[in-house]
Amino acid sequence: MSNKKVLRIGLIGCGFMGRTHSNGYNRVPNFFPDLQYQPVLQAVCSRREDKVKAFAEQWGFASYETDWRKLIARDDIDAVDICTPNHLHAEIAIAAAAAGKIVLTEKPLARNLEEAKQMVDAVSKAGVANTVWYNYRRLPAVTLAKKIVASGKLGKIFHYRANFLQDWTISADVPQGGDAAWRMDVDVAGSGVTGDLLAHCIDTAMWLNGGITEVSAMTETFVKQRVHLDTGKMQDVGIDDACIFHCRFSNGSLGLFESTRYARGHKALYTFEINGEHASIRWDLHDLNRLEYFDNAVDSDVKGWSSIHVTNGDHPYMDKWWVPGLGIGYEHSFVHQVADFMKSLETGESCQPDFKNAYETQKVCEAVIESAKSRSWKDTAVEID
Ligand code: SOE
Repeated sequence: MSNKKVLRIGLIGCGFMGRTHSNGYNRVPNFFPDLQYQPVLQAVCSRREDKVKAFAEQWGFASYETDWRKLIARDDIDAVDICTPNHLHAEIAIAAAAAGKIVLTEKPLARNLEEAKQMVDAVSKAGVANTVWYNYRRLPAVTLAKKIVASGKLGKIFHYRANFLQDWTISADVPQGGDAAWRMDVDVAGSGVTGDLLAHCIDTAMWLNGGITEVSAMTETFVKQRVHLDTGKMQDVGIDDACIFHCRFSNGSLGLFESTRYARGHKALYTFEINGEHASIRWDLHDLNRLEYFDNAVDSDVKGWSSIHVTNGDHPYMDKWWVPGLGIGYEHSFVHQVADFMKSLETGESCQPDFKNAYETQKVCEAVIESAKSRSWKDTAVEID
């Protein structure tokens, strides 16, 4: 018999993120056998019974609910994991924290800063463990970038540059609203690419390079009206289809960020590059096991960008997987997030980014939207430890 402590998960929402999280919970016991805590898929919740029942069977949940309030009220649930569209994050998280549950939330933390603040207050008042799934931090090459920057090898940092490019909303026939297109509906999503894609870039950037002090942004909504699936009518589009901003970090470096769903040819091109006094690094989600590194101290005849295949046993997380040279994928970032969360319950340390930390990302997102609206610079004064 196992002497593991169990963490009984109640997952709400069974879309794309419901699947990535469920896969993470299922993989962890096999690949992280030393953890004291083991997740147990106790219940999953979604409004449509046929859908949630099939999901529960497919992913191995012991039971299901069709009302999230019922799930939260159950005393056989220790942790509530929120994978719903953004407009429900705050309401569910606040109710879950008040019921004494551990709370995990998909990114972005909330639709806006006001909701995010209420969520931070709720978990802090309840004293419950909490985290936000900014999963890209936990890809081995990105974690290695963090180690390299923290080691000081780059020296003084001058530039941080990031892109997150997609092309799936170019057609004016793409609708807004409903279950299928909630990311296009500002009332549900809160914002467009800023909260959906740039939030990832901002989270990684502040983790790697520290806080952002001021931003200046421009946004565009290329298709002004789309059919709304809830009403069947053409309605104004309130989200930002594209957003470009530049900023200053508290370490004095300059940042440049671009995100769009109108970059024909790009499905999920997330890249970042950091230029320091002694060295630069760059990373590309399309080649996620690789980190490129330029070290100016190398002899000039062999100096150039080197390509680190981040698959060795001494690379972050890689001792848990296969053998050197064999890569892992997108889904593993979620497995790592589950493992790190389980570990945090063991150590009592907060699993970053927790709500408080993700609030800082929300602050930058809000400042970006405000800056674009007012066509002016906005102070963010975000300080990340
Ligand atoms: C949107 O297409 C999306 O799925 C985001 O919602 C995710 O957060 C991002 O990781 C990939 O793109």
